[in-house]
Amino acid sequence: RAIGILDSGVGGLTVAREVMRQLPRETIYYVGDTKRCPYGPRSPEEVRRYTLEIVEFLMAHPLKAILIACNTATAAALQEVREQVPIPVLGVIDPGARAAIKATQNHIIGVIGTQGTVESGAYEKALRRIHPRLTVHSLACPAFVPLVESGYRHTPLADQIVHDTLQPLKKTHLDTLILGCTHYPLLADAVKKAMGPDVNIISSAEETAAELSTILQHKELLTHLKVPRHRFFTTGDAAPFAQIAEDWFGYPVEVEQI
Ligand code: DGN
Repeated sequence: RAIGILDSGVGGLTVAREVMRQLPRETIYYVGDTKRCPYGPRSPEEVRRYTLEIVEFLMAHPLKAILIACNTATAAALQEVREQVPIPVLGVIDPGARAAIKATQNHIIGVIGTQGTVESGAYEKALRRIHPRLTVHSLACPAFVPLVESGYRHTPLADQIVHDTLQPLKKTHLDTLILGCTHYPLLADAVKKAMGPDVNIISSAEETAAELSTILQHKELLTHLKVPRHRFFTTGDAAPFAQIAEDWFGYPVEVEQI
């Protein structure tokens, strides 16, 4: 059985790559809802509905766990998805919060994400649940997801937009910045350049894959002796999706349109 991974587009590939690295025998079925991307500016109800639709599509395949590799969808729908499916469901927000708390020294943490994620306050809640006396500065970066989806991430324009957007965070003395959107690791170089070498940049991918690994081991669901055959589905155009996926994974992938 496979691991179902979903996102509004290519962002969740950052989590998929980490799952492949930490759990190389597991098969991944990935859905990117490119046609309805971005989720960031949509209402929580709408994001919840879309997420449940994708989960229904995924559940028609043999799965052993679902990973909501989108912060916006995690904030809006993690609980509902958990109530609806009989297999383990993981989001990316709690793992991201945990990784940031491990990294911070001065307890001033920044969070960047979509409008939906920032307005939900989900990271503040997750961080404060673990550590009550943190200072958290959140910033919505609505330009970033379209930049990644359009394939412009390696351009000087991307560097400029990232640099300008992040300026308000530079005065906050944060020592740790959470990439609270799974698209943002694709812009990590530009973010690092903008924030300077002393800021820890946290992506939830590593910690989420580690949590998935623990759950699979605990439930004795780890796959043995298999060469996985991953499948990638998009609701949008297959070619640009495949292009970004190949660039990120470093090998060709086949993308199916749904
Ligand atoms: N990748 C999604 C996230 O982590 O929030 C968001 C993408 C979007 O649709 N704006």
